[in-house]
Amino acid sequence: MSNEMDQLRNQLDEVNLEILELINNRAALVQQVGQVKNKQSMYRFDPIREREMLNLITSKNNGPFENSTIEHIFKEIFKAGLELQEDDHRKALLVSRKKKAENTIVEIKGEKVGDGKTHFVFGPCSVESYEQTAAVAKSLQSKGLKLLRGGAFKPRTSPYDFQGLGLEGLQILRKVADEYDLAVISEIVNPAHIEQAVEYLDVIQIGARNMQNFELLKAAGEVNKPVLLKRGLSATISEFINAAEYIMSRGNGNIILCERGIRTYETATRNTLDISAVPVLKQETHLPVMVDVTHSTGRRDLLLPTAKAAIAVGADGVMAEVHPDPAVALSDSAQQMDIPTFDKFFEEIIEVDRRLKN
Ligand SMILES: [Mn+2]
Repeated sequence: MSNEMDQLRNQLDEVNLEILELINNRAALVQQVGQVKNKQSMYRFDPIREREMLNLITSKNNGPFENSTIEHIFKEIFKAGLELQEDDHRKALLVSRKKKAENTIVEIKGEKVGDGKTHFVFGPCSVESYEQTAAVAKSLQSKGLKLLRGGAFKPRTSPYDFQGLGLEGLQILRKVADEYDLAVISEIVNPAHIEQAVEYLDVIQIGARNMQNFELLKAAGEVNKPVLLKRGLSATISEFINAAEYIMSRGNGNIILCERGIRTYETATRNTLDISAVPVLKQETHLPVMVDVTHSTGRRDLLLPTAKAAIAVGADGVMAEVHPDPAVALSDSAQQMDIPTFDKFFEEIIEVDRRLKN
């Protein structure tokens, strides 16, 4: 009895190995078909051909498997073959670690974002006037900081909210940045504005609400200017990475990713800071990753703890909003830091940074 069982099992093993060999023979043929299709730029998946193959197979099926079972098994084999034909497109995005193992370093006015040190971006939510922007710039300069942010085009939730100074805002930013030896980061919302904006900006920001504005992403990919791409309000990490791919696929690989919180059911904070997105993005891509603590929390009292978390988790930079008089700010007045708060925040965060990165 046990001898009979052994024999049957041996036969099964042999059949398994035969099936294995046949499946791999089939895969090799499928790869050849894929190459021919590539040359003729044909679509890889041909449903009519697949149906013909299934019909032929089931017409010769003598059981004991039902036709539906046979179809199911063969469809899985077909699917695996089709995946073999895909030339690793999804698996090796230009922004992926698989494509490039070493970190991308985005250089902005001597700041090498992605070099392993922590870089800081501060500035008002919106540029409101020369004086307001200059007051923040002066504070940055006194701290030896180089990266000034400020919104000129503000895509606001309500069309009746302050929409920004537009071109005039960019001009103020450029003037202030030159006077205080800073680099300027500002959001552009319209693909048609990109060309003009590069005259004023050192970094083009693509905001959360525009993360999947594909025409804007493509336009930003066609200029020779670093891009700071924020994660969309409800974007998955995969969608975020693909948005960056839109930029890089057009030739511009100088991209900084910025986690700025996502929408969840939680209401204690303005958004939910997805802190684990930082190491995920660092693993999946070679791009530097920043954390915007202002928009993710919407709370001044959480800026410091979340900035600490960002550094601890491996972020390349921290972004926060600073306004000389937040109470009268035209946007985000609840969470911008005034200058004395900023002084204290910065003092503490560089101390934490020193401890963590020593
Ligand atoms: Mn803001």
